Amino acid sequence: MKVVWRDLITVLTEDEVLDKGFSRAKKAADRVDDPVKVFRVRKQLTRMVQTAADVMSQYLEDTEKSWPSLDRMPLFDKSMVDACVGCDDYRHHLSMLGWGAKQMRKIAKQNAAKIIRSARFEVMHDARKEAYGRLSSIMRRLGPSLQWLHESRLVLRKLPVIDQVCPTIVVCGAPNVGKSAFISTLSSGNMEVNHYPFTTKQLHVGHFKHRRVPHQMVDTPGLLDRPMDDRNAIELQAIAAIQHVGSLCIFLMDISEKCGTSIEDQNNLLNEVKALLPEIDMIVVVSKADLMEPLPDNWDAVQQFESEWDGEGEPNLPVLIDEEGCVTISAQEEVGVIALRLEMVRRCKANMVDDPMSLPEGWHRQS
Ligand SMILES: Nc1nc2c(ncn2[C@@H]2O[C@H](COP(=O)(O)OP(=O)(O)O)[C@@H](O)[C@H]2O)c(=O)[nH]1
Ligand SMILES: [Mg+2]
Repeated sequence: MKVVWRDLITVLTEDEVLDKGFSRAKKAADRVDDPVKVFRVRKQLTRMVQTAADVMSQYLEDTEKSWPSLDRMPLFDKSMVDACVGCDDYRHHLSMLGWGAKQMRKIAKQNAAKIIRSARFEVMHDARKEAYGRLSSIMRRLGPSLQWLHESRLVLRKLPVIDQVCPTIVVCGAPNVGKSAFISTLSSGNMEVNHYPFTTKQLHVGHFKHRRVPHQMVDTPGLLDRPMDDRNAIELQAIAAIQHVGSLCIFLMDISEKCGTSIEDQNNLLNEVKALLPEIDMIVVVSKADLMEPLPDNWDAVQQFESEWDGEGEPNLPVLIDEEGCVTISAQEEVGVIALRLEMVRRCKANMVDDPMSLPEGWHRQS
């Protein structure tokens, strides 16, 4: 289940929609052929009214339908929409298009009936003119909505695409603790960099496959790496969105303090992230194990197991453990990374298992 915002097609302005409708209407009228003038004019005028309304309302309905439905989209995307452009506005402006389309079809019906009922040219022409006037005034009322959708599309197009079905690992920690390095060593391809449209914040997404199951790793620089007081409502919303997709959180700590953040501040951040993502299972991992003096006790053993592992089976590779008994890795030397990856896969799987027999709250299974 994925919402691909990049696929949204451009939204026309009110004038462009009017042009489209009226020029198609004119062409349709030009094609009318009848030797009897009154029949010809009547047909031309009804065709104009109907074609104009048809083309424009079809465009509006198609646009409305092509935008993902808020009710059916994954929570992550919905929170993103809310954070970027607002769900209420999203719903309102799309429904305006539906409303406009309906009005236009009604206008076409009414004015075509007027044209058909009369044999007087003046009445027929007036009915056509009136229809065009009413169609234009509906379009004028839709102008702000089309403009809003046009602008929102440009914003939404940049939203990250997160697959809801794949396990997602959120990688957090203070700046420079080694999040990017960790994601890159695990990623099979290049890391994608997405921008949150509403801030300068970025979202980095890396992928790896385990037994053909794609796993996503996301890093949220600027969002989960600094103290709470600075976060605005929108950023909090983005964090809420992340919470909806995360199956596991890896919190990286750099105890060498080479990252520039003290251990104390990193611990404070850890507590904040725990509070911000209360529903996500978390593993705290110490990074840059290669900088430790001495190296972790089982460094050689882990390095050997990992280099000898043939990629088959689901072995319990020894996890690299530091002096304090914490899980650690070196992304740079690639030691401890495979064992951690296997553990991440196991934890994601455990966290994502939904009991297929589970029923919605309030329902009781019949025995
Ligand atoms: N020695 C060592 N340096 C590392 C390791 N991982 C990252 N670094 C370095 O730490 C710095 C910050 O790493 P980066 O991945 O960009 O951190 P991020 O800000 O958390 O994404 C860079 O200079 C990396 O080369 C590691 O495992 N060992
Ligand atoms: Mg980084």
